[in-house]
Amino acid sequence: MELLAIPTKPIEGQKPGTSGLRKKTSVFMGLHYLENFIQAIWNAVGVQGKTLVLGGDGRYFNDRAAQVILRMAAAAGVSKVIVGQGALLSTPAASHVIRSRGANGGIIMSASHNPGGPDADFGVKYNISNGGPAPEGITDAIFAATKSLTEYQIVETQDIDLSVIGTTELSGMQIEIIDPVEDYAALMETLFDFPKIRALFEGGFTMRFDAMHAITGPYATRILEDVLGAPEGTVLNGIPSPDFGNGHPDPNPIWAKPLVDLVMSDAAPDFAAASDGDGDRNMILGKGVYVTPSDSLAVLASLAHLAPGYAGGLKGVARSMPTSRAVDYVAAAKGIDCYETPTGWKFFGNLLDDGRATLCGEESAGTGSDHVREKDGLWAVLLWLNILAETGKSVANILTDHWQTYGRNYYSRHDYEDVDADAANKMMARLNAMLPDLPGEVIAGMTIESADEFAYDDPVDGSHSAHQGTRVSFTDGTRIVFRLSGTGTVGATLRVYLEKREEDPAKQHNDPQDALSAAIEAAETIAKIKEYTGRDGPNVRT
Ligand code: VG1
Ligand code: CO
Repeated sequence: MELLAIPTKPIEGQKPGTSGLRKKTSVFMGLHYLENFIQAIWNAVGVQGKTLVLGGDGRYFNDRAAQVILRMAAAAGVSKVIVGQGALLSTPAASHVIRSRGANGGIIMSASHNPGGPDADFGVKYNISNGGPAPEGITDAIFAATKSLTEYQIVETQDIDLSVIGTTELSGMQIEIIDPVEDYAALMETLFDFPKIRALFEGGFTMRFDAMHAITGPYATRILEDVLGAPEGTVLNGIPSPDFGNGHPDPNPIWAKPLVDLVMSDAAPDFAAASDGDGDRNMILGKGVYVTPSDSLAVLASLAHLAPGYAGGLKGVARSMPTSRAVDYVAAAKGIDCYETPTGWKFFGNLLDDGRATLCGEESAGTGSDHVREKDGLWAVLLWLNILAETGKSVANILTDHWQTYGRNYYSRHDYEDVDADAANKMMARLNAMLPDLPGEVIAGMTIESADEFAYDDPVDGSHSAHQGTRVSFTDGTRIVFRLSGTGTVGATLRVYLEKREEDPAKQHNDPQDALSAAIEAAETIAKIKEYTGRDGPNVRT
């Protein structure tokens, strides 16, 4: 075994985005690329003598990347790496393992909901000792380190066999290979009333969980079918594959359409859910209903106390700025704080650590709590199951009751994917320059109340994050947010977030797009989306 120092040069464009560094797989597989980024992480955070956790969502190149990272960890003097068997760990499970085993940090190999394969996407994310994504101070330091690289260090050796649980060693570094599901499943059992959920299934309650050929397959099969007694076949697409069955592992009505079609059909189960590539997102469905992620967060905030892990109530809640304000009404009714943060789970970490928030959520199908420091797809599904078991109500009834009590926030996100980056930047620049003049203007019959670019001051560490999305609010409670994605790998993705408040439960629209028609028109008038992007409309509406 030999320690090699390979001369290298700084590489441009390795700036971590909303959630780690995401690039085309071919870029990560390119000469020195993965190695450079890993060395930059080591240089920025210092890993000598530390314990790290390593795992990924099983996408193409996951296995090869794990071997490179292990050899580089050994070269950097890491004392121990805890690896999920087969180099697999869902994002929430990795977060839990970092926390429960007192590791100093971890590397998650995933591009989340982005497709996988040689022509698709790969990603690397560094998490810190609280189990959460590195905050901006650290991602900035990693980015700076990519610009001053002169060499990377790696041990030359055979591959480690990661298929067998146990302990091994690499050039003086200890490697512990663990069951990726066990610790996580045990944690879930401490939070939820498993006997009650088991009784629900025994009573004939039906469910489908679509793992979308991604990492939650083994987790869902073990917990739902083996432990909670749901019949075999409850979990669909439960075997992870490197290209996710040639699909997008994104749990929304577009990419998980077969599941949505099922719940809208006569064969609908009582409850259905799906999760994404790395297992941190969730989609919730009932017979004939799709629960928007923003509504799901509000419902969970209102009823979480029905699960044993949250019986003492919530300390506070937090949502990302573009997420609908449905949860704000629950927080106000309960008299707890509600925080508004920029997009990306890294901004929740301090609020959770400081005991200010118990539950957090994003409109992009992410919900989680202080049990880990990542959003957690299966956790959200289990909390819903616990609530359904406790109340005996259907998903549809829970939703209508919620709207009766708190009013309803119609919500939709329109995505314009892979648009020309230059055009998207110009569109945003024009919009942002106009903001001071917008208040008072009447557009699509609505009066603009305020317009600004969102900036966030972290109440715990005082850090400031600017340019976190442009928001335009109207006097009738309508709100439009414009934002460019930080997770795409080609061109730019424009996200337009649309929200309309309806207090009157009698005024219900079946299609949220109808309820939002004035907001949709106003978004176009204000931002000239068609003119800049050359698109007639969004290619994804969630
Ligand atoms: C998107 C979502 C954001 C989420 C991020 C990572 O970011 O909008 O809410 O935190 O993906 O999700 P962006 O910058 O493309 O809008 V994922 O499931 O890493 O797990
Ligand atoms: Co994800």
